Amino acid sequence: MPASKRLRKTYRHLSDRAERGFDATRQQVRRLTEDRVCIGITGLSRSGKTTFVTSLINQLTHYDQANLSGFSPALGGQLLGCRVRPLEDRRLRPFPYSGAMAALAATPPQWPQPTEELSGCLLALKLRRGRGPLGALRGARRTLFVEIRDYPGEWLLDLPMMGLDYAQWCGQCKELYVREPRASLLGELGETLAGLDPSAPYDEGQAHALHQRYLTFLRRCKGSEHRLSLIQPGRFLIPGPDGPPLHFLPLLGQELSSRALQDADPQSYFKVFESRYQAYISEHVTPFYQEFFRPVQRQIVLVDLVNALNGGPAYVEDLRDALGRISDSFSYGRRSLLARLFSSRIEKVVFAATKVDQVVSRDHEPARRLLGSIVSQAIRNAAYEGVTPAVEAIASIRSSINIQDQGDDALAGRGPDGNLAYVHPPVPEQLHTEADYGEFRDWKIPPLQPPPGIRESGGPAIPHIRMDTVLEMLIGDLCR
Ligand SMILES: Nc1nc2c(ncn2[C@@H]2O[C@H](COP(=O)(O)OP(=O)(O)O)[C@@H](O)[C@H]2O)c(=O)[nH]1
Ligand SMILES: [Mg+2]
Repeated sequence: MPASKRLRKTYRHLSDRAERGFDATRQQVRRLTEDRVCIGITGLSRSGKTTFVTSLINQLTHYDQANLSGFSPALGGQLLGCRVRPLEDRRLRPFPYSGAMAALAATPPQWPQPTEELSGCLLALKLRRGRGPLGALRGARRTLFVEIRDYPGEWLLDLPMMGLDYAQWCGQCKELYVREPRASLLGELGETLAGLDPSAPYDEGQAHALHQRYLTFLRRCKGSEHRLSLIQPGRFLIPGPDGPPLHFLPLLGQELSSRALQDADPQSYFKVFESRYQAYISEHVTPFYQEFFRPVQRQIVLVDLVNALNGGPAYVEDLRDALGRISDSFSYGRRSLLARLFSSRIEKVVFAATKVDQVVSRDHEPARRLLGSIVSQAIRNAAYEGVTPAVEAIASIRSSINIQDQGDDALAGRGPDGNLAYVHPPVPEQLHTEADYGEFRDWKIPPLQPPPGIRESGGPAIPHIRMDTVLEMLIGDLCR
């Protein structure tokens, strides 16, 4: 490339970066001067994020036809309207609300298409100022802007990599890969990666072939049969806006911190993988943290607990580990106004077990308590830092109804092949031993389809379980 062209490219790159920096600062200033809050919707793939955001928008835009008795602004009459607007941040795709509603309103109703892109929207809530008849008399109104950001939770699992160098990351992988079910899923590839000489000359053909096998391993970990939560590097399976990263692999053999390796040939496996690992952190992980994650002030972490319980102890342990790492990434606690100009911190976090309409209402409270015990360390950390933590069990779209079947609590709904009804084993009360999982572990969860009667536009609002409680936890205080 000629020097002038290269210079122009560098200049464009720098001015893009500067513009992005200004944009971010402008948005931070707006957040502080306006009545505005930024909420991060976090959850691993298939935890129910898209469905949650769709229901949240639907409930708020149809607040007068929704069942929101647990959301004080709706109950007390402060909420006067809600409009959906695009975000000023053009790097975030508009959240595909109308597409999701079209799917839910189709005949037969379908779940919204899975998406794994960064997306967002801005909700403008029109509120009556002040409570009670005095507020009504004064007739004063204000607008609360609620910024919603939806992103793959898997990317948060990469954030701890910012604090590890390549050799340390390999050490972590080694520890993780000796545990089942990963050890079996990795199979022979584990031995190959352990046998690869870190100082041997790098061979692109061999590395490419091994990377393909590594991707297959990661996909199997994440796939419907195994549903493991901790998938790293996250962008190997869910590439970001900058496309897939350059491939690298964990070397699982000898100790990698030796002096000899630090001085190894730049074209050795160790050095090539090390420099790609560093590029992964600086080009993918750090920008995501700075630009997308840091502005978030309140968090909801969605957890598909029913499915994890159904997978058994190894999966619940993996989920616990992943949620621990995700919540380590939140720098909890409030900060001074000035400090918040440059970075904000999480001030509230709600953990929600999703899709609880798959189990009878009697089991919702055990599900909530189990989630509480799985995230207990994160909750203790949050409370210690002055952050308000909360745990709830919800269904963004209630797709079943409670019925009685020969004296047993049962559920009825619609499956892919028509109506279905089922009785299921009880949700475990505790998870101290394998036996605690009981029959719940062997039960096959019937695939519920969304309920009929959802309209693409107009009310009534989507049926749900405790979306109102979650709304109250997330923004209730800001509406008063
Ligand atoms: N029964 C039930 N299933 C749900 C609910 N929310 C999501 N699901 C199921 O979970 C799947 C994944 O949800 P989605 O919102 O796409 O997850 P995302 O990957 O986190 O965005 C959906 O296709 C549904 O099958 C819910 O409230 N109730
Ligand atoms: Mg999604």
